[in-house]
Amino acid sequence: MLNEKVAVVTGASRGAGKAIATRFMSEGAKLAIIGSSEQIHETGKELEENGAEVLSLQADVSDEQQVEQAMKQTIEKYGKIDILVNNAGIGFFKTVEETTVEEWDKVFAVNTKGVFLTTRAVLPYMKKEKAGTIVTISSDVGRRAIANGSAYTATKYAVQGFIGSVAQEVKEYGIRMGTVNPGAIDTYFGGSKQGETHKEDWLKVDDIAEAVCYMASAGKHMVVDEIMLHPLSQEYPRA
Ligand code: NJP
Repeated sequence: MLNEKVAVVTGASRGAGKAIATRFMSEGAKLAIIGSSEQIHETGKELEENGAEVLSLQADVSDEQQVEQAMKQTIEKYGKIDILVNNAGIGFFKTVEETTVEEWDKVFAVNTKGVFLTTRAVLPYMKKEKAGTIVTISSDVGRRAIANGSAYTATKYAVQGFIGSVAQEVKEYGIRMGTVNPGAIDTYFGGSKQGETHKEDWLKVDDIAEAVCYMASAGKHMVVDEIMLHPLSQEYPRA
């Protein structure tokens, strides 16, 4: 259970982030949800109608000021942050020669700089409490490269390195960090729609929420470093 825990979930307007926020609500957590579009307020309203205590924050995770402001507002409302879920992410899949500099910069800004900014912003509050859990939704392609996705793959490899390094820096403050590395999930990712028939066998958003919840509610004496999960039907090389 996450009773009385304060959880910040980025990218919670829809997709996996919304499912994580919903699951946290049912576990008794108080929520601050972040998204870059106005949709975050609709999602916040929906959660509230279902009984959640929720602060909806429209902020771009790649913008330093907006991230700092969002965490400050969370502290003003709740007084602490126990859990951060770095879920916001974007992706596109094309050859390296087709990839523009603007696309490269954008995907790095959201997927990598965003994780840096949100993590950096919550650490002072977690250090004060001498406790905290940071779960980052990376990807299976953060552990194994795929063709026609070099920019996205590079962001997720960078995320793995960042989390691995910071985890060792903050361990002495009782702060634990892990990554959830999923294969294909049925969401709105890459401009797609949730529920499309070709995604029938893919991971469901609730599968991701379950993994995140396990990490966040694990006993204080342990850290779940990494969970990798795939649809059974997905082909991928195994180590
Ligand atoms: O994607 P989608 P997922 N600042 O598009 C938000 C990883 N993953 O749920 O900004 C703040 O349904 C956006 O909200 P809004 C993936 O890399 C996925 O699949 O309001 N928020 C929305 O809520 C990502 O890290 C697959 O439009 C920003 C959310 O992010 C995570 O799973 C496979 C933002 C995206 O929802 C969740 O993505 C895999 C910004 N700048 C890893 N930009 C997969 N789906 O197959 C976007 O291996 N958002």
